[in-house]
Amino acid sequence: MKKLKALLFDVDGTVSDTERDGHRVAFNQAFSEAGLGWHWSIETYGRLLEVTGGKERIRHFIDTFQPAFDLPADLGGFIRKLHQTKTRHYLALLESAAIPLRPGVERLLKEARASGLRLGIATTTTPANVTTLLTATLGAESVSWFDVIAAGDVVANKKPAPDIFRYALEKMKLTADDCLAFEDSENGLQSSLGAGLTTVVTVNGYTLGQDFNGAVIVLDQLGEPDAAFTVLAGNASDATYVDIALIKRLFET
Ligand code: XBP
Ligand code: MG
Repeated sequence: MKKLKALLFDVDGTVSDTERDGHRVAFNQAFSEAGLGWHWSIETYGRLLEVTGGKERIRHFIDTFQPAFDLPADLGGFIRKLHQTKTRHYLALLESAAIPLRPGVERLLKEARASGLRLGIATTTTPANVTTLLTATLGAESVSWFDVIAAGDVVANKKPAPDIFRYALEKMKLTADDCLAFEDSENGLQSSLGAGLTTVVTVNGYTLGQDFNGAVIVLDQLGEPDAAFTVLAGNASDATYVDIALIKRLFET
């Protein structure tokens, strides 16, 4: 029998709107520092998001958008180094507190803890990006709120593969019947559904319009008591923001 014990959160696009004004900016700073003359516009980046993982995204960009690029002998090493530079710039952006949490996230994390639900993270991004985002927005102590921060290269296959959610469940010694996931993208939803998880989707500018078939509900945001969400698919009955009562109701349907 299903009993809710934990909430699993994606990070990029779900906990915080990090892609357009965070990751994208940091990639461009790294390209510029390496003297590459590449620039990912807001629109181009939207297309590149089809591929999850920063290193994988750079490789995909070279393959599809840079046919004339003189490939270095050690392409993997070149990408890893470029990505390390990107991570350095991204962490600096986070440390300058430039990227806030999305509406309702802080409130919901606190309500979940107060009601005895465990918390976990399942993300494609680099582990330091997660701990630095949490520290910059919620304080250093918030890192310990999460029983597992499953991130980046700990699994062989990134989202849309289910590996990272399965990894998080395994580390928490829980099954999909114990947890509810939060995602923002089609790739992320495929990953959580592949792991068998009931999933709430909160869309953002890049993911609005993607296919969220299979999500238990699709919202524009988690909402706050004084700032209602908009329901894009599914049924929130009379709720106007996501709280533990709504989560439990959705989980049990
Ligand atoms: C997030 C990503 C990540 C970030 C960049 O996907 O795709 O690649 O854009 O992070 P999701 P890194 O939200 O589905 O987990 O550069 O550290 O890989
Ligand atoms: Mg995401």
